[in-house]
Parts: sequence; structure tokens; C-alpha cells
Amino acid sequence: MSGHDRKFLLGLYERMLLIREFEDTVKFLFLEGTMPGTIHQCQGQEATAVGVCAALGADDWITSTFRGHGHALAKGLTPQEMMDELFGAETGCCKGRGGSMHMGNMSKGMVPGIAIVAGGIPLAAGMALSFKMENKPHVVASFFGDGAIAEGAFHEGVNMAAIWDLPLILVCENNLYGASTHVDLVMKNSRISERAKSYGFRGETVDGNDVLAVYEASQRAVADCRAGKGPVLLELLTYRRTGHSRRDPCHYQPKDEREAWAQRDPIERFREQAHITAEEHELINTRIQKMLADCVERAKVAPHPSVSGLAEYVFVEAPPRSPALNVQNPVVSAAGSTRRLGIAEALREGIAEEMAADPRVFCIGEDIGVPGGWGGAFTVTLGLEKKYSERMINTPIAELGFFGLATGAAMMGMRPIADVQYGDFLFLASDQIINNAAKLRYMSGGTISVPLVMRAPVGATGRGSQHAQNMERYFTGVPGLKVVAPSNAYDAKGLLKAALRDGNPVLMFEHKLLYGSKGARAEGGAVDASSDVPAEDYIVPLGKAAVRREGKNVTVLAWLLMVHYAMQTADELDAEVIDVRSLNPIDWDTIGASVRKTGRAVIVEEGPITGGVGAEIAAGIAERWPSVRVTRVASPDVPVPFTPVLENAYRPDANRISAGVRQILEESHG
Ligand SMILES: Cc1ncc(C[n+]2csc(CCOP(=O)(O)OP(=O)(O)O)c2C)c(N)n1
Repeated sequence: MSGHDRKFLLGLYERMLLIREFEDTVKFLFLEGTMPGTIHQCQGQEATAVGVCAALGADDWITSTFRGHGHALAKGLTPQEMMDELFGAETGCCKGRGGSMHMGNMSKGMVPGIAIVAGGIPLAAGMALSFKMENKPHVVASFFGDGAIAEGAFHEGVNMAAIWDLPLILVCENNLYGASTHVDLVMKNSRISERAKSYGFRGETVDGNDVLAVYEASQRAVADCRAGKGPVLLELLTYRRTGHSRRDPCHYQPKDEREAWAQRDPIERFREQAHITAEEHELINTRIQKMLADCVERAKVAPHPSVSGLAEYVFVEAPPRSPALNVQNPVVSAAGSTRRLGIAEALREGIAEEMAADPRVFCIGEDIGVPGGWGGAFTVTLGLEKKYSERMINTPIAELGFFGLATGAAMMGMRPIADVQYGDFLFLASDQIINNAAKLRYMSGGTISVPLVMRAPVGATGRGSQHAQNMERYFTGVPGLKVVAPSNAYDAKGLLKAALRDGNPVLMFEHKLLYGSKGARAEGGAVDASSDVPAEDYIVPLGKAAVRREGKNVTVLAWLLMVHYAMQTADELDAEVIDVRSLNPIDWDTIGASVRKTGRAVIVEEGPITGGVGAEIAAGIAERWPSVRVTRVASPDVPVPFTPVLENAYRPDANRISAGVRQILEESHG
């Protein structure tokens, strides 16, 4: 015990005992049927949580998992705010929106638990990235189980932490089991710490049931991180003395193994090691029992959220950072200082302006920021590294990982712009986008905001099935995520700026055929998406559609490339063309004003008809204005073909739109 004062040792003991007693109390309440939901407990693993957190300062952070009660108590959350949360009360640490698997409190340096195995690791790396970029001395300790090692999120997050020497402590609680599966069944090399070497940093295996050994290893790791030496992997050997969750009887844990680990119980061992006397134990234990009994009594009667608050905390309401023109349609500015720009140029200009105005804005993605490199797959960020080399983060090919890093950095107040080379790769990133970026605000009871802008090129352009999908269908219905899809340069720049200032995760889809500097040629018709772009600051507000052409016969609703094709048919049939451009939220006011006037709506979508955004718009119109006749023109339900003859047959064009419009006109006249 040399070097540690008595108060510190008693503090470690009390914290470990509190975790054990808290968990036993919760287990009883749960089995009794008093407590809702499910629980994943940590009896037997108290030394890992307490040892690591004792080495962290108040300004350091942790991320945790579904098994986070111990981490939370060790990081300083009160048993009361946690018990209230477990009972689903408004007074809980996440206002009852998180529950057992998402325990956390941002004001105490703990992100709500991430219940997707390994999902917290890229997030933690992103938090560490933000500290490095902002020269803050904080470190992040990311707790995860041995099961996380097999996930791509582990590899991708750890690799990026290594490349950029991020202040991240990777805390693997190796309790020998992932659910009911023993580590030896899922790892050829079950010495987890050895993986660190292959990434180029230090790893250590530590007796995770020895709280002082954990504390000292964590201190070394914190020192390395603060000295800028990059991440450290701590493999803490421990054992779960309870079921994986709920009523798991642990039949897969052999009796002799259980007994051997019971001999090494972290609390019993430390009591002997630190010579905790019976009187000291009694004093501490009595205090804990009383506190927990009081907590339970209070939690049982704590107020539950009002049902009217169901939709609270989905989005943050952020004031715009600066005054803006707020113009909906392309205009020549008062000063007359517009230029004709293509979408790629306009986006580049918008990003550069926002980077100049706000040091928190940075770009993260593949093949960006490399001198002589591509500037992303479609040149949008070309050359920005000349002025902003520190804020152009070129990543490995790791979409799940870097969208997670971007989310973590955004959560810490940065303003990342993450881009994928092709929208199709969003499937890889979708866990971080949908489960983390879009949900963290809600799960945390409104204490987190994720001001993250994401950009993704979409559209069928001669690249076959895996570089061509219109991905907006998959992301439009995600609560907590805004989605935009501009059809011209003015909108692209204005929406990007609005997104950056919005304070919420915003995903922008861009059509590959529309990037071209002064308009591009698509098969099936000339398309020029360039437009007059003012030199001065402006935004295009999120959630607003634009009427591109007024007409009286029928309303044609489209976005991205389809707006241009719809416009090619509009004169002939006197159609009103609405550029939907904000897919979530949808601007029902503008749509309603038009369809009430025309009585007919044709929704045009590039992408398979079944389950598309068009289906959502059609349903929305039918519910709100039942007398309006609605139909859709969309791609058939097939993967995007390569050969031009089939690709052109796949994607709606002006002829098909015109046929769709004629049909609805004939039907309603007939
Ligand atoms: C991505 C993902 N796959 C599966 C699950 C279901 N699941 C929850 S916990 C768990 C086992 C995790 O084991 P480990 O990472 O070792 O953590 P421990 O339970 O030992 O704390 C599984 C498979 C999940 N939550 N997330």
C-alpha cells in the first residue's frame, strides 16, 4: 500500500462496495418485478471501473456500454440519479429516455452508454480528436468488453486513434465471455493487449480484480496520453459474477472456474490488501445501505416524464450563428455580386467560408486534404488543404470509424463535415449515423447535441449497382436526422451553411451528375445545375421546399436530378414543379398550397419505387388532402444496372415523367 494515503484507499473501497451493493439492490428490484426494462450488471468487475476512473481528472471523459452502472458510479454519477433513471423517472440522469443501457451524464464526463458492441470506440476516438485539435489536455477512457474486439468499429476506431496519436485509453474488460460465448471460441489469440502492437502503440494486460494495479496502469496510460504519445490499450482481466443480463443463470460458466474467480473477488481482496478493519467496513457499509434504501424509496415515487414530452429532445433548437439572407430561390443579390457556379464549386466555397468563420469547422473523409490529391471523390474539397491543412482530416478507408469519430467530435462542440466517396458506403457508416449521431440527444435527455454535417454523392451514373444507389430512402425516416437533397448550386451552398449552423446531424445528398463545374450532361437530357450564387453570406433554410415553376394542372414533386427532368416537361403540361429539397423535415406547407390548387400530384423519384421517399410523400398528401389524386414515377425494383441502355431504362427521365403526368391528367378528366 506504499505511497497511497488511507483516505484514498478507503475511497476506493467505498466506491467498489457502493457498486456491488447498488447492483445487488437493483437485481433484487428487477427480479421482484418492480423495475422496468432489462439490466446488464457488473458484480465482480468493480475494480476495473473504480481503478480506471480514479486515475482520471474531472475534465476527462469516459464512454461505456450496456454494462455501465459501475462505470457511472465510478465516474461520479449519484446513485439517486441512476436509480431514478432505472425507474424511468424524469429526474433520472437521462430524464428516463436512456435507461439501464444508456446510463450517463455529460456534466460528469460520461457519455450515455453505447449499447451497440464496440460502437462507443469510434465515438471516443472522435472526442479525443477534438481535444487534440483544440489543444485541450483531456483524455478519454473508452470501456468495452472482450466481445468488442471482433467488431469492425474496434479496428477502425483504434487504427485512427493510433495514426493521429489521440489521447484515448482503450479499456477492455476481459471477463472471458461475450454473452454466453467464451473468448477462446472467437479468438485465435486471446491475449487482447497484444493487438496494440500491431497498431503501433502500447498495450498492457493487468489483473483487473486488483484495483490498485488497475489504478496504476491507468495512471501510466493517462500520463502517456497527456504527453501526446497516443492511445494505450489496457486489457483488464476480470470476471462477471452475475448473469449477462436479466435472468441468465450462467450455465456456461464452469463451476470450478466460478469458484476460482470467487477467490479473487476484487472487494474481498482489497479489504485484505488494504487492511480494511471490520469497523471501517461497518461504517462504510452502513452508510451505503442507508443511502441506497433512501434512493430506492425516492426513485419509486419520482415523477415520470409527461406523455406530452414524448417528442422532446429529438432536435436542438439552435440560433443561427450569424445573420443570413434566408432566401429560398436563386436570386441576384442586391449588390449584384453573383457568380455562375456549379455545385462542386459552390460547396467548396461554402465549406471554405464556414471554415474561415468558425475554427470548429473541419472536414473528415477519404482522399481529402492531400496535396496533389483528389479533394474527395468529386473534387468538392479540392485545394482546401492549402489554407486549412490542420482541418482537413484524411482518413483510412473506414466509413464506420470516421463517421463515429465525426460524431464524437461534434458531441464535444466541433463542427465536422464528414463525406463518403459514394453514398452506397453509408451502409457501413449507418450504425454511427443512426444509432449514435441521430439518437444521442434523445437518449441523453437533451443534454447532447451533435452538430454534424454529412455529405454523400448519389445517383445512377454508369458505375453499376454498388456506386449508384439513391440512398435518401434509407435515411429519410430516421428520427433525429435531417436530410436535404439540393438540385442546384445556390441551394447546395445555402443548405450546407444552414446545416453547419443548425446544431443537429444533417445528411446532404448530392447527385453525381449535377456536380459539374458549369452543368453536366446526363444521358437522357442536358442538365445544368449551376446557378447564380451570391458572394455574400446566405443560407437556404432547412425544411423548406421551393416552387421552381408555377402551373395549374398538376403538381410535380422532385429532388436532385429529377427536378431538372421535371422542368423539361413542365411547360408542355403546365405543371407546377416543386423542388422538395428537404426530405426530413418535409415542407408540407409548400406542398399543401400547391396540391390544394392543382388537385393532382406526381412524385418523381430516382430509386426503386417500393419503400422510397416518394411513398412517404404520397402517404403524407393522402392523409392531409384526401381529395388530391397522387401517383409516382420512380425506378423499378431492381439494382442499378451498368449498361447504359438498361441504366437509362431504369432511371426516370423527362419522357417517363411526361407520361406519368399525362396519365394522371387523363384519369382525372375521364
Ligand atoms: C453489435 C452488437 N451485436 C450484438 C449485440 C448483443 N449483445 C449484447 S451484449 C453482447 C455480448 C458482449 O460481450 P462483451 O463485449 O464481451 O461485453 P460483456 O458483456 O462481457 O460486458 C452481445 C452479443 C449488441 N448489443 N451489439
